[in-house]
Amino acid sequence: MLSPNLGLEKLLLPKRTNSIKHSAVKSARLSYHILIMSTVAPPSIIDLRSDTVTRPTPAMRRAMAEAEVGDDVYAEDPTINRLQARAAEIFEREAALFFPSGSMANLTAIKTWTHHGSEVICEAQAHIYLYEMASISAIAGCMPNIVPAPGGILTWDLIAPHIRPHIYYRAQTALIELENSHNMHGGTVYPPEISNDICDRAHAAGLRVHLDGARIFNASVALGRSVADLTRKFDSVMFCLSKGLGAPVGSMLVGSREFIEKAHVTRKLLGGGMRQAGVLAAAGLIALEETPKLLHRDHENARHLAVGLAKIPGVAIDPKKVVTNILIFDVRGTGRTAADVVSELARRNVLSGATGEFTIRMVTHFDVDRAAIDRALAIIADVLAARATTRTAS
Ligand code: TLP
Repeated sequence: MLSPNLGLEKLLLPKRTNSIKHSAVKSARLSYHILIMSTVAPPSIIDLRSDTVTRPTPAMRRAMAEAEVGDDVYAEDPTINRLQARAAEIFEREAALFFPSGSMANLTAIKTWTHHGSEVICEAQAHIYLYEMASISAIAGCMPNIVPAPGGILTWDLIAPHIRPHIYYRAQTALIELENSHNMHGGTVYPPEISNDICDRAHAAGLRVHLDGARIFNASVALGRSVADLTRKFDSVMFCLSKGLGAPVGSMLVGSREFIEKAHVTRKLLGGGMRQAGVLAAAGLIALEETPKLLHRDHENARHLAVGLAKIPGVAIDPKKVVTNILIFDVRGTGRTAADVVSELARRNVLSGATGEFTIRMVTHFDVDRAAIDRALAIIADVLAARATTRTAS
């Protein structure tokens, strides 16, 4: 059986095969170089691997070229300072800190709130547990205490039995981590009353709660609530500029001034002190101001894709459960593995990722419009129908 991790490797970097001469896979790799000159993806490729694949918009590129910069280790980069102030304002928090990646920002929060030998409770498919290189243990020195939850949505009743008693010979729970939207559960979102309740009860129990809000703006659009409103009770929040918001690089950590001051030290410890990174923050500022109001289109496209997929024989997905820009569907009923379908789709210029033996993830974003989604659907239907016909005939 394929491990989910193996599947995600394919998602991130489809395997090169000699038989693919001018394949989408090669072009997709090449496009990383092409994008130095071009702001648009080659039109024939529909890249649904992730919302991380977006190219900076012309406005972002202009802002990057013109950014005022300084040495951020001396806190002298005016563009980074502006981005941090704006993020803090939007989240109605005292302070914010710019990071090169979401993984480093999550790790910084975990390391800041915990100490070696403590435990972090998170959902069993959490990004911090599955896709952050075990940094929670390797660097923060913590034990992940994982709790499976339907749709990835933890509740206090699921969490409470995992909190360690205060006994001197037991490792102590230091932190609870939630993910909103939940990536590997297909972009599901936390009902605010559930996440608020977890925060309230965790605080009453003396525990901190960190939010991996890589896609919190997607959750905000899906729920019709501001990001400040959704995240107010968390002790720290990470969100990504480089996912659906479309910036080329960057994530933010927001919280109290005291927490951010500590996180600043931790970021430097992790090698995350940056210099004239205002060129990156400039694109981040545009992403933060301009993209949230466009995310509803990605959600509509994801739902449209899900509705189309649900009509393909052998494909299992409930379109009603697709509320943001991520969808995960099951191809077991087609008699084929996800890896097989993903490779064939790549040969037909539709890029996606296997997340398990029979599950495929697709993510919509601003570089894929409705027409491209319709083209993708026709190709997927064709690929799956072709094989179904072969099976029936043989
Ligand atoms: N997610 C990536 C892959 O790593 C899976 C993707 O393509 O979705 N939290 C969540 C919920 C994420 O989805 C990701 C990236 C991160 C954290 C890490 O962000 P980066 O890639 O900036 O370190």
